[in-house]
Amino acid sequence: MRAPFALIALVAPLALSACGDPAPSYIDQAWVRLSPNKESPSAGYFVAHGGDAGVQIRGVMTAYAVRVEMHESVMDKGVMTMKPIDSVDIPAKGEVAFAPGGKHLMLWGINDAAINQGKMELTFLMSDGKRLLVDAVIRKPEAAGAAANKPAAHEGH
Ligand SMILES: [Cu+2]
Repeated sequence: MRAPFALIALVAPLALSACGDPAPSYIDQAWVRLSPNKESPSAGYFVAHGGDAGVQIRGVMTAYAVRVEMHESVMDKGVMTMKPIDSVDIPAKGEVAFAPGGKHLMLWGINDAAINQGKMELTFLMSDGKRLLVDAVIRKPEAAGAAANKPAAHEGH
């Protein structure tokens, strides 16, 4: 019989940013609702969080789709349409959600490798020169329907 192995808990201090560095902007909750047919674009959503300084998203790129655009759904004479947007302001300490029914990404030609692995990396080009890399979960249409069962979720994009 061996002596009980003494477990040494390495309790690393939590990296709470109490230091003097300014809080950075970041993006999370990224996901893509895969279009049910390959000819039409898929929609992407995320939440952008402003740090201590305001910043703009100037563009979104990915190696896993043919094209990505930022769009905004707008009501025009009672009809919901959408238009491309070039940049989005993320206020300091504020939050901007790309969500169903509002701002969204349109992604054309998402490649099969990304679909099979269930996620794709998006690169956000920020006005402060930073590039934020975020993994977006790819949800198949039926799974997206279930996942969109949250408050303020709408059909369509
Ligand atoms: Cu759109």
